[in-house]
Amino acid sequence: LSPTTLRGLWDSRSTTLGGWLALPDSFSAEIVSRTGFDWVLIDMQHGLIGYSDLLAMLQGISTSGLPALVRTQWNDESEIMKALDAGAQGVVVPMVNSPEDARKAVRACRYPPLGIRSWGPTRVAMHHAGYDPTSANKLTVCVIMIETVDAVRRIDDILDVPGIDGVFIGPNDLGVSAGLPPTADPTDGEHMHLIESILNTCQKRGTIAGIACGSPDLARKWSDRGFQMLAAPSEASLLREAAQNFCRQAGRDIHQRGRGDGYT
Ligand code: 3PY
Ligand code: MG
Repeated sequence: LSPTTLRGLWDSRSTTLGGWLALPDSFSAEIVSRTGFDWVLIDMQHGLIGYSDLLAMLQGISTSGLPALVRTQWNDESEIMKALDAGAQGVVVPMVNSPEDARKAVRACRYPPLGIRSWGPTRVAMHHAGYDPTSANKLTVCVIMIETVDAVRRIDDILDVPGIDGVFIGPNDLGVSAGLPPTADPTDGEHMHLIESILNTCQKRGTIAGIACGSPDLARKWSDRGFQMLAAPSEASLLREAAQNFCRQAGRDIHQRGRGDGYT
């Protein structure tokens, strides 16, 4: 089963909605990929996920035909290449703050002459007929995260780097870097202004813009504003919310143990 391509989705739809995976389990990955999402992201940065979990999760997602993205732990070439070899169609690279950072991420995603990716598509080649360096360079997407005030200041220089397919905003880190509370459901004027300014730059340049959405209302709002890549809260957050709602509706007091409202 060849998965749908992210490029195809972005070309054919005004907006797409993705599921976000933080739990190290192939069955929860399979469940989420069989709901209503257009793509799923496996979060190696803040999810509780290791490489063998990643492989099993990619196999779980493959049963649905949805494209999988991996958020790497950091902007690290070896990690990017291993995620792609295992079957991710693209990566979301956190904390890209300079053109040098962006170049590093892009080059790890592409085979020569466009980059430095090393040949060895162990699992991903099975799922895409005729997978070769040229077709892989076309298929694979490199999404960079803009999530600091510094990155917003340098966004034009960063987006001048060829080969960036999308920009994904991390509203939590963006808030923290501006001295504001971390949230994926921002209301503060300065926080919103930073987000809007990233979106406007992407729209001017025709770059896909994405963002983590803390609520369905916010996902609708950002969709109306033109974000093409919306991410839902993690399955861990959704599970927690569903369990709390059940307890509440069954007449239980919710004893808050820890903050536990997740990072997205
Ligand atoms: C952030 O909000 O900082 C993210 O990285 C998305 O969860
Ligand atoms: Mg972040």
